[in-house]
Amino acid sequence: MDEAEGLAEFCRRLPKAELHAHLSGSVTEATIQKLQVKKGVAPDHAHQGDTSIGKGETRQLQEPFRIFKIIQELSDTEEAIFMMTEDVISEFAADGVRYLELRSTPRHVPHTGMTPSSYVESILSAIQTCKDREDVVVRLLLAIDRRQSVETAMNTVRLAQEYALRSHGVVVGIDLSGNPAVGDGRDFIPVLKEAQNCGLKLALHIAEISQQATAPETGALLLLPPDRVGHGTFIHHNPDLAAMVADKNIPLELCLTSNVKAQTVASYGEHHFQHWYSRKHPCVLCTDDKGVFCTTLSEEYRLAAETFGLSRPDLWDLSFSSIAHTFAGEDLKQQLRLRWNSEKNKLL
Ligand code: 6MZ
Repeated sequence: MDEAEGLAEFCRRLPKAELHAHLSGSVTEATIQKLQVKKGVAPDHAHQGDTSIGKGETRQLQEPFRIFKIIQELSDTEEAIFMMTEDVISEFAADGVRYLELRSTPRHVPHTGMTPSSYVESILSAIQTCKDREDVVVRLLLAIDRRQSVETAMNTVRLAQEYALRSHGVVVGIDLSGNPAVGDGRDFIPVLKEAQNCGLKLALHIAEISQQATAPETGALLLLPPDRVGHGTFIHHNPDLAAMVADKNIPLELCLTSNVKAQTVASYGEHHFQHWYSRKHPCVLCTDDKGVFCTTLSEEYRLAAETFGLSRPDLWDLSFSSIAHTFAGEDLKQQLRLRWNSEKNKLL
């Protein structure tokens, strides 16, 4: 095995925590074909370019949003949601992910009878089914899409509150995501405050595109403050915002391949990981949409090592420190630390 293969193998074997994974964006081509068969659409190998962005390709950020819509249209029943959740969990587990926080936007599809509640229940039952089979602990965040009304967002928070109890803590928080060029994040602040008041954690997409470095919503959302920030790509372009994130020590969920392929970051070497990591700010490597962007979490670790010169102990520390930024309770965090440490001697 040469050095490059050795590093890739190390990254696969490294126990990892994935904290930023959108369910629909995480489905791979194999699952999309199964969804097509279920819907009675002939599997179409030729459409591959339509549902994923391959190696070396980049597209404008609007393109992934077109792809999410295709995947969401293919997954419009409880059965489909269950199946894709099972597949996504198994794939993360096979890649060495030992703690996974999935996030997904509950949907109402009148023509199939799927409701936001049955959507969430389908995901939860797939998580339950995988519990004994797969070597990974899974938690769920319910997502608010920026396109949605404040009323729908409030219903999502109520659903999260209800299912946090009913799932005995599998539902842990709320994500704010969706096309960053759409809407004003400030509209959701009362809803997000309500989520905080009922004990839900907040992981918010903030400053994903350059216009948001100066948009009033960015400072307003940071003031909440969120428990984690998704992407935060342009935060360090604005010293006041960067100071808020640094002073509050808000962990960042960083997705190298996603940002480069969606062209919000020009190249791996220019990724804001470098800015924050070099300042010892809490950073967590994540995939975002592993299916759409054709990546894995071990590939993200490998890329970080290759691009920023991280050693194997650095990668270990990065993965181990991500446990602190999960939305798991203290007992589970402690179990995860033991789990990670049990693998350490074999790896380093
Ligand atoms: C913002 C994103 C995203 O909810 O159907 N989503 N939002 N930025 C991104 N960067 C590329 N990637 C995914 O998964 C798909 C949904 O996740 C959000 C979008 O709202 C998308 O519709 P679910 O499981």
